[in-house]
Amino acid sequence: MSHQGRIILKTWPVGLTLLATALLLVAGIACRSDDGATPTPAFSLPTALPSPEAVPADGGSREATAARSSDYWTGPTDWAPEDVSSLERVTQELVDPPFLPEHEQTYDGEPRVVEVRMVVEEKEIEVAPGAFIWAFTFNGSVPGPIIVVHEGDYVELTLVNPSSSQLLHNIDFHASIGALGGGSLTQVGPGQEVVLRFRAVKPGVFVYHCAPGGTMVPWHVTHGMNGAIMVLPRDGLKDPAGSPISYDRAYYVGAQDYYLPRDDNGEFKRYDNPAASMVDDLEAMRALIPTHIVFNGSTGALQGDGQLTANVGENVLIVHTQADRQLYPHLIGGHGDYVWERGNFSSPPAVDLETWTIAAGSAGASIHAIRQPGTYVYLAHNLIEAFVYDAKAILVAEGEWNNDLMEQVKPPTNIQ
Ligand SMILES: [Cu+2]
Repeated sequence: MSHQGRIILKTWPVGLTLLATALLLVAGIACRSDDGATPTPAFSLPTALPSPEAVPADGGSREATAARSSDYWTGPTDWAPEDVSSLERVTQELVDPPFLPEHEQTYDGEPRVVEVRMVVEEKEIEVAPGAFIWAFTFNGSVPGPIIVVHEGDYVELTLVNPSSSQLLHNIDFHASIGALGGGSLTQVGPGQEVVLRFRAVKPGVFVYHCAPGGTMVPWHVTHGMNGAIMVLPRDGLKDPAGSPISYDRAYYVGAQDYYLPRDDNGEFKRYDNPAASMVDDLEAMRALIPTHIVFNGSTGALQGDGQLTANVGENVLIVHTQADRQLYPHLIGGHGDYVWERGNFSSPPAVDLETWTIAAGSAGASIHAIRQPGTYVYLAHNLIEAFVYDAKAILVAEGEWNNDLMEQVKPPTNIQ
């Protein structure tokens, strides 16, 4: 299935201005890739959703979550160091959003060292017709690819900043502990690479993003330099009663806000190279009003050829990230049957939500039981963001219509 907004690759500009170079050095700005392989999610899937009786009446309320969270925490409270040299090493092939790399939903073996490779790519993309930005990307996509591991695994990232880059980049994993999320250990200038290993001790979905320091942090993040990692509990996802939940397919949606400078005529400006827009961008960002809010990099990326698909009877997991501002997802025509609003899998999910929140700088996860065929819209339910800005995705499900759940008893006719 094809997806992703069309991304325009530009060759590296030969003539950098001295001013831009100086700005980069002073600001300590830090961040290519081959467009990804064909992503084919392969899951082995056990059961459907548990019966409604298995869900307590208080569902996933905040109080219930607080009261029961200790019952659901099955992992160790502290992590004994492993002899990393003796652990199995696996290479995870990252794929382009909205897909997830091949993974198991549960894993009961020894911790593994999961090797991933990300190559920075500074590339000009068209975020909406006629609106261009030099995106700063991990592996060429906005958002960056999602990594999937299990609780207790080690993530070993090789971060490559090719010499064709103009800027300094790094990575801050919200899933990690220490050194500014790894940010202070991963600063790589053009032509450098670095290897960082951290242990994924917190189950959940988390954002990662570039964080080169100061105003360069929001500048890089609002140029697309953010992504996600999913740390699955070793025994898989659970409903509020502790029963296993599995998913039949999974998608990864990254909301992105852009702040594009305009010229005197109100037209979006276009720049010659990645650093050239910095001064104008910082001014445009100051008003806190995005010029674009989109899902997966550009308008329409998850619509038309990029739309999400499912079948009636399946459970669809959606991992949703927003690295810079809050957002309120809603599935038109369905519900969040299970929602980890803050992405923390060690807490029971909320159940049967109509709309929920993705906090700024966080990832959330939701499972949707698809019970009717047709078109669903997964959107930001600030409807201005959804329909004026285009912060939305289309999910099309196939299967048999259930008249018991909904039936058009009488089609529109003239009033009798
Ligand atoms: Cu960066």
